[in-house]
Amino acid sequence: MSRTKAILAGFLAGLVGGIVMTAAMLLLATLGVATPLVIIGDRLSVFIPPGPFLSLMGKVGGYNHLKQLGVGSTIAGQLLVGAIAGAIFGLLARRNPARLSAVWTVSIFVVLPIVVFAMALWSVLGTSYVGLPIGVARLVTLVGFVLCVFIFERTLTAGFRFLTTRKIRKQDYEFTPAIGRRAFVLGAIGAAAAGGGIALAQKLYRVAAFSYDGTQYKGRIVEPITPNELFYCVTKNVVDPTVNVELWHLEVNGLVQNRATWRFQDLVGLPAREQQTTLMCISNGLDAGLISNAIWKGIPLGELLDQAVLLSSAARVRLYGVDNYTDTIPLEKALEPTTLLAFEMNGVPLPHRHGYPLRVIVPGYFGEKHVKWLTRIEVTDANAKGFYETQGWGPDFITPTRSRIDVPDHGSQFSLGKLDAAIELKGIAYGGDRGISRVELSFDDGKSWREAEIYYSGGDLAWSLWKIEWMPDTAGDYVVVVRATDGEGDVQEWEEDRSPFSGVTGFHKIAVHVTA
Ligand SMILES: Nc1nc2c(c(=O)[nH]1)N[C@H]1C(S)=C(S)[C@@H](COP(=O)(O)O)O[C@H]1N2
Ligand SMILES: [Mo]
Repeated sequence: MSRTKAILAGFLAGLVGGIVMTAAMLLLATLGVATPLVIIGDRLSVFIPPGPFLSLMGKVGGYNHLKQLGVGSTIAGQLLVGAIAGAIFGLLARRNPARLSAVWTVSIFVVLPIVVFAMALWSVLGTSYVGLPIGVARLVTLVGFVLCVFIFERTLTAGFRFLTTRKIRKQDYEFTPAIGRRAFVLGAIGAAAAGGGIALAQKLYRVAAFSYDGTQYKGRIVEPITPNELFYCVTKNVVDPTVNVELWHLEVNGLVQNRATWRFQDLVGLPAREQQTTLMCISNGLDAGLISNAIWKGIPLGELLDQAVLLSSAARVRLYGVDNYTDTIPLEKALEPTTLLAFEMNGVPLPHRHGYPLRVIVPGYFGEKHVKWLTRIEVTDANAKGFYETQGWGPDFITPTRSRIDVPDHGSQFSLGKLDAAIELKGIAYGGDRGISRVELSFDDGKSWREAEIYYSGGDLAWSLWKIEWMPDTAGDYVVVVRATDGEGDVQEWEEDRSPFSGVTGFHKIAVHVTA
């Protein structure tokens, strides 16, 4: 058989192997097993600093598209690598048919990838979308991967043999002169596997986070307590975990005397507290709605840390979700009685997308720190970092004071002649864990200020809602601005020196057009 034919046969067998392997990964994904399709992206994304990350996100049209691009290019890359590996294999096998022996092919196509995979992705192997503890999840991910590369190896070698030999007689391989018909058969098998893979991908797409990731809560609908279905939502995942609480447990380890493992039913038996706390994402724009308020019920994190007995070198706490998301908080913050392990949100168990069965609530810190689907609490020294911290967000995750005008809309038009009452303006003000003491509005772009009425206060850890009536004297284009003062008396301000990756500061302004 000619060189070209050997390369082509290997290429096709490798491509079909890649397709079958990818379909197997998609099948595993539907069972909640982590596969390279998503964890390669998780592993790589921590190397992208926030600047390029944001500009990349902007270029592809948002986080959802970035995730789709990540999975899509992983699949494409996998198929390409499979096909190229197949072509090289074809070439080598033609020269030396001994290379068709299972010892050789298993070493190259199974053992080698496993070693590389385990080393390169070690830190993200402990991911499970059904909530398996990290150690078990790591094993399951590895076994799943072994299965997938084994399927690749079997398909490649069987496919290549099928294309290139008439009959396997002892050690002597005869290459058929015409492989066209067999190529068609193998191609059909590849197409069938691709069809199955696409069906699985569609199934996953339907349960994926694309439909709700980035949900905002703002405008006329804003109430004191955000209903769970409307609560803003951000996730790094393509498909979020759906934790099976029977499989799940919570580990407490690291710099402690007594490591512990908690079952869910034991946790909820501990003394719990209920508190209203507002969450806001670090990337929430001045006019945006990545902010919401709920009543959380949970156990103070400090309770578990006390039981574990901290070692003197303890300085931070690293929190792990089952999706391998991590973040850290300073130990002092972890020990505050309002830092909670929450299992209820507005009186019902945490919804899956908000972290069922357990999430962390860290009042006054950006949403990033409120780790969802919590499965491990690791007490660390001062140097530990989490997912977005490694990317380069921060260094400060303490929320500055912010406020927003929800009513009327930016660009609204009013006619003085038709106004029979004052215009009502409404909005929110949020002072981290410092509360809100005052809200002011300016109708002349910040030259003068009038005090608004705080008609709802959620306490120190939550937002306040404000309103004010405004009767414009004359027609004109107005720039309306809001500013809040926190419970410590500090007026909201624009911090010029603040890193753009520590969350924006400044004022929400809207334009209002008043005609005669
Ligand atoms: N396990 C896990 N926790 C997570 C995230 C995540 O992707 N995985 N996203 C974080 C981010 S960026 C934010 S802003 C908040 C959002 O919480 P919510 O979706 O319940 O509003 O969760 C944080 N906790
Ligand atoms: Mo976020």
